[in-house]
Amino acid sequence: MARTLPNIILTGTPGVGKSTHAAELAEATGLSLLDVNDVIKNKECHDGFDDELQSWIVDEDKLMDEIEDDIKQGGKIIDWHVCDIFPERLIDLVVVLRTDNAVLYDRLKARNYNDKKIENNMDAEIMQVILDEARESYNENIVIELASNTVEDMESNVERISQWVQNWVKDNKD
Ligand code: DAT
Repeated sequence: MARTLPNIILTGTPGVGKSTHAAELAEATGLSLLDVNDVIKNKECHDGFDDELQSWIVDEDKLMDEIEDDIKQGGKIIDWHVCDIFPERLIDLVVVLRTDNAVLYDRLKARNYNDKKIENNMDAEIMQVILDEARESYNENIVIELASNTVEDMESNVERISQWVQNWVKDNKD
C-alpha cells in the first residue's frame, strides 16, 4: 500500500540534535515520533548494556521486527544514530545533522559521557561516519546534510524539512 505521509530518518552522531529536531519537526508537521532508543529499552531489543561504551548492545533484527509495521504506515520521524538498517523502500528522506567539533564536545561533556564515549563520538563526527553510511545505504537524492550548531540552524532546518513534507504530500496525492 502506498504511503500517504513520508517517513523521515533524522540521524547523526549523538549530541548533534536529533531528538530536539525530531520534537520540533513533529510539532511543525504533525508527523509522529519514533524514538528508536525508547523502543530498544522498552521492548528489550538488546543483549544487555556495554559498560565500557555506555550503550546498549542492540539486537537489530528484533528492533526491526518491533518497528517495521509502524514504519510501513508512513508519517514517521525516525530518530536514531544508526541509519542503515531501515529498508530503503520505506524511507523517503534521510537528514544527517552535523555539528562543529567544539560545539559537539561541549554538548557531550554536558551529558556527562565518559572520556572514551566522548572520544568515540567526536571521532565519528570528524570522520563523518554516519553521513557516509547514509550515502551508502540510500539513493543520494534523498540524503541531506544539515548544520546543527545554533538554535537558528535548528529553526531553519525544521522549516526546510516541513516544507519538504508539504511538497511530498502534494506530489504523492492520487
Ligand atoms: P541527539 O538526539 O542527537 O543526541 P539532542 O537533541 O539530545 O541530540 O541534543 C543534545 C543537546 O544539544 C541538547 O541539550 C540540545 C542541544 N542542541 C542540539 N541541537 C542544537 C542546536 N542546533 N542549537 C542549540 N542547541 C542544540
